[in-house]
Amino acid sequence: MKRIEEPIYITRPFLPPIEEYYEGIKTIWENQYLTNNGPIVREFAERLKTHLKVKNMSLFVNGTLALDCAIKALDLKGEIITTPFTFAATTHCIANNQIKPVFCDISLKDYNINVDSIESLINENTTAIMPVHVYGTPCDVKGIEKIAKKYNLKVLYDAAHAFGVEVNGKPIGEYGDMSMFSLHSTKVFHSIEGGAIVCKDEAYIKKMEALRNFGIYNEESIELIGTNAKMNEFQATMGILNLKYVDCEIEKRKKITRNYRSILKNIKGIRLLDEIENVKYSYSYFPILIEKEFGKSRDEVFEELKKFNIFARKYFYPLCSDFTCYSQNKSETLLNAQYVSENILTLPLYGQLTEYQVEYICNVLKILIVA
Ligand code: T4K
Repeated sequence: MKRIEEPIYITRPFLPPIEEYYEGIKTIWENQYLTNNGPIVREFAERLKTHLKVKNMSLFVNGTLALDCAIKALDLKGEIITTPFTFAATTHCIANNQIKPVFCDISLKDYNINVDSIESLINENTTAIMPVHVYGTPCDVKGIEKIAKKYNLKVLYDAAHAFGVEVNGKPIGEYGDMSMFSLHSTKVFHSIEGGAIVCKDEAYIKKMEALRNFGIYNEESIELIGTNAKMNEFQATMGILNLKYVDCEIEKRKKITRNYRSILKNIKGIRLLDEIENVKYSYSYFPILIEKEFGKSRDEVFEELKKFNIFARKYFYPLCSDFTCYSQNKSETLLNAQYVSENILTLPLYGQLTEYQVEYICNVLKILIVA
């Protein structure tokens, strides 16, 4: 099969017409306000709240610091139950707050934290559950809510992948005490870098806004050990512009996902995640599980794809519980997580990906896996 000339990456950021960005940043020159909760950041927060149908929001320079400040705002301590099948940021935020991450196995039906395995990990030191809506697939939010209520635990969702996702017509950000959406360039919707915290309780927003600005409440009152995690006006300009285009970007990704599904669904050796009814997806990632008993292993396919100029990713391998910096944790009991992490491959998915490129990727996969 002939190799495509242009490399195909896991993603490409959406960029608005450059003239619109020039026009947008003129306001920054006029205002001479570049950062520190400027007028464009405030406008962006208002628009984003409307778009996501949420009441309370605080914007951050990136998702990682947003998550870090959320842990502080919720005053979490001791141990947090979380998933090992996620990006490093989730676990690092816990550990950076001198809290022990306690890894819970995942479910094979959605690759999210397995609700049935949570209770046995709860002890007197547990203060919260921090699940991740991996690839934007919603966790069992009702099941998690039930356990949290029973044991009086906080729930902080890492919703980095779940921008715009809804369950039964309800925005995903309405579940749990707080949720963090990453607005990084590799995401469905971005502000170059960025993070948005949403929460039910308005009181947390005041705390979050102080935490992102060195803990300053006013010029003479510094009540919290905060940091510098403020979004700037250039980021917010990009965010406001991209908001105009995000529905169109999601629609394109939906078509691409359908295309992938219809071509790959009957290939022995490739397992796809079932879509859940009553979920409005935003098509952040397209994971496939490679069942090596039918042919090649995930690692072989991953390497072979590169020869065809296709750069898939092993999101998420290794498991966070296997990172050398968390070597005190053992993954032996995390059987589903281990299996998924060793066999998962995320395929390129972004609005600009053409039908021809999708077919090319699928044809290469067929050759590699069936052959
Ligand atoms: N929680 C979860 C569950 C997360 O997945 C993440 C981040 C976070 C928390 C933390 O949120 P942030 O602090 O990032 O807001 C990427 C992203 O940097 C990271 O945001 C994301 N998750 C993670 C899953 O993926 P890498 O190291 O894989 O990215 P990189 O630089 O290899 O980029 C991937 C490909 O994208 C490149 O091969 C080419 C393309 N690309 C990338 C960028 C940045 C472009 O074409 N243009 C670009 O500007 O981490």
